[in-house]
Amino acid sequence: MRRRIWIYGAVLAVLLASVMLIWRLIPAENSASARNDIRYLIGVSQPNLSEPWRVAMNEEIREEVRHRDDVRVIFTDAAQSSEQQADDVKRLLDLGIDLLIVSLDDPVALTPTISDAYRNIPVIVMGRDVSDYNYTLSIGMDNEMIGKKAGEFALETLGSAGGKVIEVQGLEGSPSVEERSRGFHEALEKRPDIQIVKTLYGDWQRDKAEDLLTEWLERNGDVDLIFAHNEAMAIGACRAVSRAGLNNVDIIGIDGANTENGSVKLITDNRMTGLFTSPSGGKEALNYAIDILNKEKGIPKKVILRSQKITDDSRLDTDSASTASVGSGTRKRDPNKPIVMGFAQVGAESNFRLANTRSVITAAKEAGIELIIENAEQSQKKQIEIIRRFIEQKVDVIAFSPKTETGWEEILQEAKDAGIPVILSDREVNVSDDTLWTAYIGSDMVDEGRRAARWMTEQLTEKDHYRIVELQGTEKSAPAVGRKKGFEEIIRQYNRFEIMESYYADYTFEQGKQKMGDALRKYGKQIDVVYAHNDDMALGAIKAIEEYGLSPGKDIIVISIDATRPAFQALVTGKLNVAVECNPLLGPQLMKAVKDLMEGKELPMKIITAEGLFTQETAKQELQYREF
Ligand code: GZL
Repeated sequence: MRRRIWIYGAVLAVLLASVMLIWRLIPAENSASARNDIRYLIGVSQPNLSEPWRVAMNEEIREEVRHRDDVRVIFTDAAQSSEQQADDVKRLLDLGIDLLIVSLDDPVALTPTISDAYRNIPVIVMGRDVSDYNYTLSIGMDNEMIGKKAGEFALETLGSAGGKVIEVQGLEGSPSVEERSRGFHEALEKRPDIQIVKTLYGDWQRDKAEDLLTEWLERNGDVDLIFAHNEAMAIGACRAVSRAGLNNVDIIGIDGANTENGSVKLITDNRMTGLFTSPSGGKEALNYAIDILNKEKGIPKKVILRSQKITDDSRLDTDSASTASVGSGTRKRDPNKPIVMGFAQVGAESNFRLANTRSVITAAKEAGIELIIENAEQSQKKQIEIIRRFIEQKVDVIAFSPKTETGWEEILQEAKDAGIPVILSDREVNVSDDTLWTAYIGSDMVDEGRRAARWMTEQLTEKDHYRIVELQGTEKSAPAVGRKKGFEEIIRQYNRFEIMESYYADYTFEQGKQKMGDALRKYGKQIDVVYAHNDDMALGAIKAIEEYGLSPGKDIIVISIDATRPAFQALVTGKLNVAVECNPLLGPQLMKAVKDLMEGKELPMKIITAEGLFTQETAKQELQYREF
């Protein structure tokens, strides 16, 4: 009997111990009881943790949560299975999370799951966009830009001697690999004397990269430069080059951890030439998540993070003032005084612009920001003079909508030297040093062109040849360049669309009418479609088509971008066929960014607004809600 009691006692003790062990192993963040003492429960779904940047993302999120006692996070890892990740998301929803952060490897497979989640809670998508608009916010990198920067750095490094290059890619077929490689190849195309002699697939792994390179070097002798798509493979390249006894091979990587064994140390030891950071977005994701759950205004649709170049001589810069120009500037300001912002508006050329100006003024007032706004009347010279005046007035921050993409280096350098950060509103610039501006807040113009073209290719299918007249905005302005690029990218996939002629009409009604009149006199009834880069030019074209005796929207299909109220009225009357939205209401996002900046937060490189597409079928219903 005594023996039996002893056995029962032992079994009970073991059972109790295992229950306590399991409870301890389930961190508070996963346990249901966590719900009682926290304000927000956030789920983080990773497709895998085999890629270093995803591990870094989770660590950044944990680090942010450590500073808060009202948030708990539950992490899941799908171990490279899309089915498992879809199941993980459903399980997180069942646990009652308030917001989902989901990092994607296979956007197409996960789109239905994310759309379902988005119907119930806010969703932040990381890395790769889902193939529709059903999410709250997307945070990612511009992988093609990073690849292009690495390519340009490779050209600079090899110099006039040129040379042989090996590219070590990550997982073959992964979207970020294809984008980084596309950018790298685009940069190298300029120099036929620089050849990519071999592409290896290191699957993001250090050892695989080292083994493949060792084998290649043994068989083929030396190479001049190796470009590796992530830090682990760049370290593998350093080890392979060292094993081969080669000491004059340049190695460029992406990612870069400032750790004892990380690539930043290899740069200091002169074993690696340089690297481009690729922030994981974990810190931004958690902070935006809190803003979304707190129902803050000015939440963007998409955020693109900045990649910075680190080389031995610039490494010190990453710790010094030079990155401050990408952050809150180096001028000290009295936090008790209102922020003073100078805004150099490009003009008053269109309904979009008037709405944009109203939005900036209203939002500044609501944010308690002292705004000095001046109109450059579509003159770059005037815009530069206005910005120079802001610098002399020692404002805290400058924002402007650049008339054209180029011609800004000098004035932006003056602002940087004065320690005043510059935010691009609505339009981008094209300058060699992108640390001359802190952030861009506006639309994705290339995507607007794609959406206009996709609508057209889906709707116009009867004929085997459609002739298009294009009305661009201001020559060399970012919207004109982007909308043309995006539109042409789509129509070149079909052989039935032809742009017969493209005119510049400066975004105005008058020039739109005049240029369309020229086109009608030249081509008459040959014209099937007019693609106008904004509503004002489209409305001018409609007037010209009517005066020519044809019916706009029927005889000639009219496509426009902006989607202002006058465009909606033209949709309702059937004279306009489609309007792709370009959101001018940037004021709230601009003021939120400025306040974050003045609090010392680093801003994302690009903050992209949410936008739709409207047709004759949806116009009447939507018109009542239009704010601009
Ligand atoms: C686009 C904006 C363009 C609008 C035009 O973001 O810069 O300029 O499409 C405006 O209406 O004139």
